[in-house]
Amino acid sequence: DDLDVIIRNGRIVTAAEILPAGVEIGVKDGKIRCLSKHLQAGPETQVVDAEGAYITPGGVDSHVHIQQDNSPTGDTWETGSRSAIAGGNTTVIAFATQNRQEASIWPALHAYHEKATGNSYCDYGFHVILTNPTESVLQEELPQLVSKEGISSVKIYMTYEPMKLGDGDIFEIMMRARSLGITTMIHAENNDMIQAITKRLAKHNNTDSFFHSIARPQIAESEATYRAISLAEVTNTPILLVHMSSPVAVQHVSSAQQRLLPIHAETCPHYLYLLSHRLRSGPDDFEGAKSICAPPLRHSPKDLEQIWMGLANGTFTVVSSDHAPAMHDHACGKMKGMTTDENGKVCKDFRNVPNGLPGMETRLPLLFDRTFDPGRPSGGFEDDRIRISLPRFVELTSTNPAKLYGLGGRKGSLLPGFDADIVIWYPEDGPLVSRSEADGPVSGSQEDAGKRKGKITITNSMLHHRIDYTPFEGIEVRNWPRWVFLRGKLVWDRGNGGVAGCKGDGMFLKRGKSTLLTGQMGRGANGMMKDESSYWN
Ligand code: DUC
Ligand code: ZN
Ligand code: ZN
Repeated sequence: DDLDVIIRNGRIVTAAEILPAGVEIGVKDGKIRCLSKHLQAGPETQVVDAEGAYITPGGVDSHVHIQQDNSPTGDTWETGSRSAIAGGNTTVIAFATQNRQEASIWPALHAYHEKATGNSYCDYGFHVILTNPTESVLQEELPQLVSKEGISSVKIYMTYEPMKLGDGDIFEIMMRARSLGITTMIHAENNDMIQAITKRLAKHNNTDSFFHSIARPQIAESEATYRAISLAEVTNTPILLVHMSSPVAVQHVSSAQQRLLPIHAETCPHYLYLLSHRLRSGPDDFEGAKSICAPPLRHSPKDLEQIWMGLANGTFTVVSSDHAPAMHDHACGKMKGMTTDENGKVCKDFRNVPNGLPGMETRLPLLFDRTFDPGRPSGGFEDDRIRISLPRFVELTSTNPAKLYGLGGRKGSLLPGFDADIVIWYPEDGPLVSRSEADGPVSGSQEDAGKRKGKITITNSMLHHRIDYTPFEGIEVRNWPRWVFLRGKLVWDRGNGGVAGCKGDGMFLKRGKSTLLTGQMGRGANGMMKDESSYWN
């Protein structure tokens, strides 16, 4: 039986190393069959010449918001997952939000399945957002969520009035998560602090877009992060702090990890690239609203560099996009925050702006831009910005999210037996057409190495979501996925028309329990006696 696909002449990057030149990938029946030199092609084998390019496992974007009820002008499953594959992602994990009025999670789960089924270009899973953790949800539904539905993670909010949970509820969820092997994701910001500052800002008429970032200071994230870690420690359960933006909060994570507590952290490209000055609008526009997200963009370049440091030094476990888009120029999108009254007076109010940024398609190229090949001499960079190794890039964007969310045996690695989810980047001197591809996809499949120039400028017109802007407009990146395979099928062919897959190619993934780091909690370092919790466990 011949191989279906052979990929040769590339450099295979895993989370551990870059494999020697000459190692080829053989694909059969949607799986990686073998990694070996000199694989034999049969008459039906599709042979792909990766000509010196890096080859990485398909991206796993483990935090995306697609077609959520609260976001009428965000992406649909079709447009969101299409933009995922165009950016090198073969798996996304999205959210199904429990309605607070419901005493059950099943209605939400059924509704979100219905939206996704048959509409996704990439494989997908769900996290359930718990907003009403009733006794029956905790005792009866969560066990079935894991064992029957293949959903092994929940997200909880410490902020936002309609969703936030108090410490007591969080405590009980964590106790249950521990016994069921569920990964708990936490949005950590101090709600009361934010509410109080917001009220005072409004009193001073400080409601233009920029003040969204003033309303949510780093200390609000820091305090809630420390509180979440404390709750995880006392209940002895692993957690992941989502979308971390504040160096002071990351410091709490790092300290907890030094005590061997299984505290995971996630950050996102916008907290690595963008600063709060973007939140400023002109007198007559509301451009700043395009950058409103929570937690907000921070003020100083030093903040960005410290988040990069957390990637480089191992503090962060994953980088997700937190794709949470809303149209800008739409009355239900970002412009919801800018209105004109009967007298023609313009009123701008960040409180009415949906929070969140689009970013699924740009996540991998933005991260890849700051990588280096540890096998090459380390010089050659024109500045001293922090960079991450290519294996670390793979770990953060694919291998770790797969393991953390129970997909570790199947996704996130280029190993025999794993799904053949494969990204082939351009050779290091880049694609044929280098500048913005506003005029459509790169023309012709006969790319000519001699003409490569090697930089790509991100513009919204080249992206595949249905959002009317990207916050990363104008940023230059070194590279872009050239080919993407989903379970052995070519779904993205940048040099030859772009999207090659179809909606419906993606399937729902039943996930197992996390296989990433479940350390020893407590053990006296927190001032508790060794067996103290046995009285209430
Ligand atoms: N939380 C998210 O997880 N995404 C977008 C905005 C938010 O507050
Ligand atoms: Zn959040
Ligand atoms: Zn989010």
